[in-house]
Amino acid sequence: MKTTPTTFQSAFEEDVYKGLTSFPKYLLSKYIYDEKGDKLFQQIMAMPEYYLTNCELNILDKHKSAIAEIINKKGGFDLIELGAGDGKKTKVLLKELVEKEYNFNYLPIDISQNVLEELENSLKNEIPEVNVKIQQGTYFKTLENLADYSNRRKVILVLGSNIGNLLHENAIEFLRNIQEAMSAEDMLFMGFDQKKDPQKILDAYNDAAGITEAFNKNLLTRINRELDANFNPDNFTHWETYDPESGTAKSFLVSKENQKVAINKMDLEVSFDAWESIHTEISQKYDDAVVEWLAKEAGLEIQTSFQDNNEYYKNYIFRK
Ligand code: AVI
Repeated sequence: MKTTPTTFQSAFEEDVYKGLTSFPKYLLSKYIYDEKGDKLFQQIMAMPEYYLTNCELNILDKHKSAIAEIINKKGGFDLIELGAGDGKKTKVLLKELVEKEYNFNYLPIDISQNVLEELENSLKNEIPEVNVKIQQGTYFKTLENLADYSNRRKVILVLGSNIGNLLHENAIEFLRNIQEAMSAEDMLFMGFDQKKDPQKILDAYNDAAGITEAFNKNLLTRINRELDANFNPDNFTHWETYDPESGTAKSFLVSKENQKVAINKMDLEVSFDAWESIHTEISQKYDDAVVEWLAKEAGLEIQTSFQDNNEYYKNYIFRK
């Protein structure tokens, strides 16, 4: 029998070990996002089934003037975006803020330096009036050190329903970290995908072209590459469920057969029974009651909210 390694070379190694030796098996969705995973996520955001992006664009476009006025009510501010990505949606708001000649700086934060540099360059061409200061880092580190690079009133932006990839207890912790970094005059503007027709949700996470399947299976190819493993992604099926009661969409990779996979870097062999699952991601869907509860648990209050034309998605403004 193999014993648990006492030292792991990286957090990735340790998390993969824990997930694949647990019952039931799981892998953490944050590891989907390597270079290939980032590209696949860009493709997901452009798919017809993935309604979230267009809904949030619709909200920002339709309500940009009202949103800009609310966030500027107390004067100059730093607009701090956690997980800025390509900034496509944020640019709608940035243009409005520039047009209104408001006094603000834009501080996009992302885990990927590459993505940030592309965003900075595109802003130079598209909205040169914006004063941008990019910052590479994780959400957690950034929130801890926020005071180091922003000494003005803060408007914190978290778009894309990224909070939905966290279990409620972790979402509360994330919101509480933000709340602790906020002063009384600061604001949080955050997107939450809403409960809706279950079929619409299932389609968004199980597209006909198989892009979400490739995105999910990127976990296996990443383990193959980085941990010298021999997963055959074709031996797994991408499976999505949605529970309309809890509002939780769950992604799985299901083993199509009895199989053994070697993860050589850890000297680990993982056995799969036929139809055994690996849980890979949750994408939580919300309603007002749940968002209010999360906010209250984190010491935040909802000031107002905006929704898209289809009522699929909402952006909330929170105060402390
Ligand atoms: C980043 N996150 C909010 C996406 C979501 O909707 O849960 C990730 C994703 N997973 C599958 N498709 C998109």
